[in-house]
Amino acid sequence: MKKCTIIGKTNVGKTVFLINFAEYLGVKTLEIERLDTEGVKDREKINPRAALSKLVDGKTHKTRNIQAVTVDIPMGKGKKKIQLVDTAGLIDDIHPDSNVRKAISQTLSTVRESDLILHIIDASAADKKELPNAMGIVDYQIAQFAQIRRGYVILANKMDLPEAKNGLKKIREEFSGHFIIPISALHKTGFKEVKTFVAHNI
Ligand SMILES: Nc1nc2c(ncn2[C@@H]2O[C@H](COP(=O)(O)OP(=O)(O)OP(=O)(O)O)[C@@H](O)[C@H]2O)c(=O)[nH]1
Ligand SMILES: [Mg+2]
Repeated sequence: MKKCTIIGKTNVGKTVFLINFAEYLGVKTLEIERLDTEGVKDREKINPRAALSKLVDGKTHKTRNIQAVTVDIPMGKGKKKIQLVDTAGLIDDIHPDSNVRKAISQTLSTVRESDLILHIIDASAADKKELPNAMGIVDYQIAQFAQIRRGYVILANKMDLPEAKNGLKKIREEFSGHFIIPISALHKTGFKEVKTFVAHNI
């Protein structure tokens, strides 16, 4: 099964995107498969609303391991199953907590095994400072590096916030060579374009 991995800085909305995009694709009950940094697997069945309150937080580093959901992507008259993978958020510095460091290293090895990369950037934060500082060095480097691979897209998130409009403009200027889809993971906007991108690249 093809693997579509969601990456980005901590707190940009990766987990909200995982849950709401899976629901948008018709998943009624999420079957979340987790793989912790010690290699231990577990499964949880949960509805999207409960998942949002349990797995999403305004604080950084809420997600500390790989969590994946299998979804159907409509393809012509049929459909194809893919694995949508949520990861621990990246940061620019070396984190003092070794669990966070392990989680970040797990994110990077997952990226290597992925067929598609959805790189989420918080467009509302991009408005606050000059790029690349606003998005972080790590995001900046991923975007530079990813130019050489197929199946990479930037999702400019939090477009429901007023400051995101100017942030999106900055992201577009900085990464003029990339495909960029504005979304609101929270309000499920831009999801049709993301679905089309995924269908074309698997
Ligand atoms: N306004 C707005 N807020 C959002 C959106 N997407 C996510 N958020 C909020 O951003 C915060 C972080 O969301 P998460 O989904 O936990 O972010 P994450 O990238 O998974 O974060 P880590 O797991 O900590 O790396 C939460 O308070 C969400 O409600 C969006 O589209 N619009
Ligand atoms: Mg998360």
